[in-house]
Order: sequence, then structure tokens, then C-alpha cells
Amino acid sequence: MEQRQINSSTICAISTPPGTGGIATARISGPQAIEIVSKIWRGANLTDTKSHTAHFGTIFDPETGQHLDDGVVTVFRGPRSYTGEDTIEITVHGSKWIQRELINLMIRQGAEIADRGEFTRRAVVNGRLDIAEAEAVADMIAADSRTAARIALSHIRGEYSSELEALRNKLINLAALTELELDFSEEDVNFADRSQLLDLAREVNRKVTSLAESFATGRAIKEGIRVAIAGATNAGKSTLLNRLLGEEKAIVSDIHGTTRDVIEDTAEINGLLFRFIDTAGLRATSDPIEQIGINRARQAISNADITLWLVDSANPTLPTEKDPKTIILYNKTDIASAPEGALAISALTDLDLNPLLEELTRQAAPMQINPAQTVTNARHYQALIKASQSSARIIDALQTTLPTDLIAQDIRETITHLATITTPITTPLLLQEIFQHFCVGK
Ligand SMILES: Nc1nc2c(ncn2[C@@H]2O[C@H](COP(=O)(O)OP(=O)(O)OP(=O)(O)O)[C@@H](O)[C@H]2O)c(=O)[nH]1
Ligand SMILES: [Mg+2]
Repeated sequence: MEQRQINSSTICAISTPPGTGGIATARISGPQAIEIVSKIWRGANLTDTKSHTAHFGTIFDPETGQHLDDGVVTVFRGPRSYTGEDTIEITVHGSKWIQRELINLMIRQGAEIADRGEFTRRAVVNGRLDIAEAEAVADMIAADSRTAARIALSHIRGEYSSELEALRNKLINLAALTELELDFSEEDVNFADRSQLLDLAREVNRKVTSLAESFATGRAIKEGIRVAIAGATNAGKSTLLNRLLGEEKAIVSDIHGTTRDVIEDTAEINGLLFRFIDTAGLRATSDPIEQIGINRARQAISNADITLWLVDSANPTLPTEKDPKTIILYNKTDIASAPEGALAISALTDLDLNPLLEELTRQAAPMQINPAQTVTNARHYQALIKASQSSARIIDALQTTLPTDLIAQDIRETITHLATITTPITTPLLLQEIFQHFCVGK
């Protein structure tokens, strides 16, 4: 992709989803934004209007004089806009034709079509957002549950970046203290200082490691907490999946071994996204296809965050191994009773699945997290793993009294790994990699 001159070009795109809607919003950003819109606009004089104000008027084609539509323009003057540049949002009626024509009008007046994520990219280049905050914007757009949105919003607001900033400051402090030790080493203050350095290094390592570990939870929240529905054939697993999803997604029958493939989908429960995975019933079989299904079932169970082991109350089969991530759920209580005190339902007849949903939420409770300290991004996770390793080396080095300059190198390395998470990175390839996941118009 040719790199566009960010400071001199003006970009435009439809920011609402593609297709027909009640209304649609186009965005235009760059030095000529106000000038270009003024040429296709009859209404308030946009050169004089205050920033962050909306105005009703008419969009027209200056070449033919023809009206396109009535609409509302909202003016955001740089640098106090999302992109940091002069930006205008134009809201019109959401016909596909009007949307296309509006973009064509702006292009004829000198605007260029925006690339994916280019508005956000400009926000980064202009210092309005750091990279981690920009990535959180994409997460926010993709958020599928209250918790995922809460984490994304906290990251957009910079709360996560501040956590990283605090760690960076600790490392700088550690570097300074190391220098100090170097200066005084001949006077034998060596020993006392090292224990102080060690405390600081351990604290940094603990925090970096715990951030890296939060990724397991962060990813589960973003992609759905994986709940494998497992158990013997005919226990009612597919029936339960359909109930949880509210649709007839999986085939149900009284023939044992109906489900072969892994069937999954997500549902939001109490603000958390769960990914329910229906699996083949576990039994000894000579059918090679069913055996493949059973292998897949075992794989799904081992990858799951929670296993929901379903038991036919009339014909109970319990798991052979005890596992803290397994919830035992008795089914078919309409035809047979479950043991006293057991979690039990009738997937077929119960209208109320609340006891089960509450148990699932309780199992997922460790996943109710501090948004500012939860990593949801694989790129950040990789940087944190590296920072965790290099900060562990600082501790080792301090304990084995390695020369101070080697310690300083590990400190610098840790700072660099953390910095890649938030600081604008200049390699165009990485920037492109990050922004290609955005939609056009954001
Ligand atoms: N009476 C009663 N029947 C149920 C209940 N839940 C499921 N069934 C019936 O049990 C049979 C098996 O249900 P499925 O959902 O296909 O069972 P499964 O565990 O997915 O079976 P496999 O895919 O073969 O492993 C069907 O006839 C269902 O209608 C229940 O709560 N009560
Ligand atoms: Mg089934």
C-alpha cells in the first residue's frame, strides 16, 4: 500500500455499516475537510461555526446545482477532534445511492477514500491515541458482551496504558538505582543496595507476569468463555445447546451417537460471553466416523475453560476423572429424579435455566476482572511474555551478582518490550498489520 501523505491529504468514508439504513454517516478528515464540505453544503457557514456543533442544511452537487439530500453536519475542529485534524461528520438518509453520491461529491471536491482504520491511524500519528488505545477502539467495535466492552472502554481511556507507564517508571527507577550502585560499588554499599534493587525487580516481574497471565482470561472474555458440553450419548447435550442458544442449531434425536462434529456458538449471560460447544457423546464405538467425533470431543474438553458434564438422570454416567473445571449437571428431571442437592434440569421441559446460568457465572467468577489489568490483545501478550523473561533475568543477575552493566541491559530490554505495546511504532508493516483489522470509516 502506498503511504499517503497524512498531513496534507483529506480522507472520507462512510462510517456506518454498509447497506441501507434509516440514516448513514460519512466522515471527512484533513486540512481541507471544512473547505470541501462547504462547497457541497447550503446551511450555516462552516468556516465560522464553533467546534463540536451540529447544523441542519442541504447537500448539493455544485456542478449541476442539484440537491442530493437534507442532512446534519457536525464540525470538529483539530486538534480537539478524534483524528486531531479538522473533521466533519455528515449524516444523511441511509439509501445506498445517497451514500455513494455523497462520497463521490466529496471526492470530486478533492477528498480521497480512506483506508481501513485510517481515521484511527491519524489519531495515533497526531498523538491523540497511543497504539494500545487505538487497538482498543477496534476491540470496542467488536465487543460482544458487557465485560468485553468494559475492558475496551477502559483501554481506550488510557487506564491500561497508565498501568504500563507506571511499570516503565519503576524500571527507570531501577536503572537509576543500578547506576548509583555502580558509582558507589567501591565503597562497599553494594550489599544493601542490591536487596533494594531486588525488591523492585521482583515487583516489576510480578506485575508484568500477572499482566501476561491475564491474557488467558482476556481472550476468553473477548472470544467467549469456552464451555464444553460433554457426557455419554443421549444425555441431552444437543438439546441443552439449543436451549442455551435459543435456536435449533444441533440435531437432536433419541439415537445414541447423533452428534459427530463439534458444534459451537456464543451467548451472553450476565454480561459475560460464553461459547457453548456441543460434542459427540463419549462411548466405546467401532464406527470410525463416530470415533473421530469422540476424539474431537476430548480435544474440545481439554481446551475448554469449563466442562459441563451432562448426566441422564434415568441412566447416569459420571466422568471417570474429577476435574475442578467440571460442572456436573443432571438432566431429564421430568422422567427421573437427580441425587439430592445435585445441580439438575430438564433441558426439554424446564422454562427456567437460571440455576444453571448462575452456576456458570459463578464458575466464571475469577474472570470478573480489573479492566485496566486485563490483556486482550495477542500482540501485547507476546511483548509481556518477553518483558517477563527479561525482568526474570534482572532478578537472576542481581542474585548472582553479575556485573551491573549486564543488569542494565536487561532493564533496557524490559523497558523496550513494554514500550512496543503503547508507543507509536514507526515500522509501516506493523502499523499496517494493526490497522488492517479495522473497518473503513474508523
Ligand atoms: N424426557 C426428556 N428427554 C430429553 C431431555 N433432554 C433431552 N431429551 C431427549 O433425549 C434424546 C437425546 O437428546 P440429544 O440432545 O440428542 O442427546 P445428546 O446428548 O446430544 O446425544 P448424542 O449426540 O447422541 O451424544 C432426545 O430424544 C431428546 O429429546 C429432557 O430433559 N427430558
Ligand atoms: Mg448430540
